[in-house]
Amino acid sequence: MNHQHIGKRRFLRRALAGAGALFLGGCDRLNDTTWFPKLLTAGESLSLNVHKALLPRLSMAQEFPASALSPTFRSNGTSEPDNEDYQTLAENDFKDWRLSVDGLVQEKMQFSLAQLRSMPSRTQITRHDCVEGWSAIGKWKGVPLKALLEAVRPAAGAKYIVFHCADPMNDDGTSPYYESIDMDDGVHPQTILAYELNDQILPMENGAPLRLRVERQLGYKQAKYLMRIELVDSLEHIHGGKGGYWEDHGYAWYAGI
Ligand SMILES: Nc1nc2c(c(=O)[nH]1)N[C@H]1C(S)=C(S)[C@@H](COP(=O)(O)O)O[C@H]1N2
Ligand SMILES: [Mo]
Repeated sequence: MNHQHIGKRRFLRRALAGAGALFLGGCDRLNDTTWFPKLLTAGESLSLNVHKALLPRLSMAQEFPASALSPTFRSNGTSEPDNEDYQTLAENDFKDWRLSVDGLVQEKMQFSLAQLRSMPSRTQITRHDCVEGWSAIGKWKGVPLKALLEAVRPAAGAKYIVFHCADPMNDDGTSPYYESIDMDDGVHPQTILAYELNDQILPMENGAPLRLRVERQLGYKQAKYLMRIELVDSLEHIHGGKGGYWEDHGYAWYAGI
């Protein structure tokens, strides 16, 4: 048996133990992340379907008290988008920035930052895990994605939510960062579009003016510098076709932790 199989078996055993604890009514075990291998490689992680069967999709990511906040929340990946349009918007405090929500929706909409801030918000203190081997606990405030979905009303056939970002990943200004999640994660209560970090306006280095928080998944799913949200029935025709910038470079699309 190769190493990968051993990893999978151990993972399955632990996941089942966690699910068992849930049935007994105690979430402690599931939320105690020490039992869980922190960074799953693509080979070790189970398929989305197996994960779905084991862990109720409505399970919540662990939330922390304010005393657990990291002293600083570092930046990773892009810290300042190399994009003239974005820089112009930033110079004017994003007053002219609009989030477009389109694709397979019954009503395409655009939201200003002021509009998003006036909607009911959610605040959550969660731990961010980057596959590069660092974690940080931060306090995020934002609008639940579910509220935006209810506003635009997904059309029949909408299966994925794609997040288009302002930052190009190539030196020549092409290949913007992007990410995607499915509808289950889209309506999850902890899936928010955050405009504040640690009670401050979201800093540019952490994704101003708006970034995704999809708390049960790894760091690279947490798309920063959101410009456009697109509902689609397939990820095949978007950029590299794998549902995200890092996914197009070999990372797992389902980055559940
Ligand atoms: N648009 C965009 N989103 C992004 C990235 C990026 O480079 N560009 N990096 C990702 C990765 S790998 C991580 S770990 C987190 C880092 O978020 P932070 O800068 O707030 O720490 O953002 C994710 N979202
Ligand atoms: Mo990351």
